[in-house]
Amino acid sequence: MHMHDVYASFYLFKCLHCPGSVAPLSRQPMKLIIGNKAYSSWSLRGWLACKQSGLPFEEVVVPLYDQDWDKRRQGDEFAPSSGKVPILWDGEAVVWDSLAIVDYLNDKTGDCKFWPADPVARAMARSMAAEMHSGFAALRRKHGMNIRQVYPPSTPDPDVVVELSRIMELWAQARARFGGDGDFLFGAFGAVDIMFAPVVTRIVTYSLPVPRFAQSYMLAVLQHPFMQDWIAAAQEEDWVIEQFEKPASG
Ligand SMILES: N[C@@H](CCC(=O)N[C@@H](CS)C(=O)NCC(=O)O)C(=O)O
Repeated sequence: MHMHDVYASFYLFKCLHCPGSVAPLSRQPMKLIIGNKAYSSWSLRGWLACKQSGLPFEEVVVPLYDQDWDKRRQGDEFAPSSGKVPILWDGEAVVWDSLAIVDYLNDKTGDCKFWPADPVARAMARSMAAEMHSGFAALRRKHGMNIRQVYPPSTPDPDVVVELSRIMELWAQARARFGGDGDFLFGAFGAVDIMFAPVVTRIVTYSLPVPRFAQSYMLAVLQHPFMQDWIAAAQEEDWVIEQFEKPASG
């Protein structure tokens, strides 16, 4: 065996599900910096993406908004994102922003674990992920993620009702057109489920009203092993951020 073959087998990662794919594997495992598992919805997305990649990664959880937060977020590791989490470090590459992390890991793992293969399904999946990333501001602002709480039902604000109904429309269309035999929006668990996972937990936390089909989908998300791990870790966390411990904020 030649020297370059040794290096090739060391550096290259073959995805078992995509035999043709080869992605570079760094010497060091990737490092994902995230915030509180109880509250940080963007961190949940970045973390689910890392789990879904199947690649090894080191996880560093930092408490958001504690007394050292301002100093910590000015550190070198936070510089690329200007002090926001999640941030993924992979050797010299750094990726911040949850959707960019999904796409980076998709590229690194041979384009087969995140997005549906069918171009029509993929077009819808990409649009849904982008709409989640840039939209639903009222739901996100008024019903912050809080994995540890379940509040009694209350009437959501009209802007939240409009956003929820749009989300239900998207979920219903994805399930009907592309769900097939799978439990998730496009059949198998993927990027769009990752992007909507914190919406699922918000609906549970604030007992928001959703139709029956959505409850089945939400159950599948909540029972996914990655979600079970995250929820268990959130329950174990000692950190409490008082401003996020309110039933709903207008
Ligand atoms: N668009 C970013 C949002 C990242 C973000 O806003 N993260 C929040 C935590 S969920 C954060 O780091 N907040 C801390 C701060 O702004 O000081 C993404 O998709 O990752």
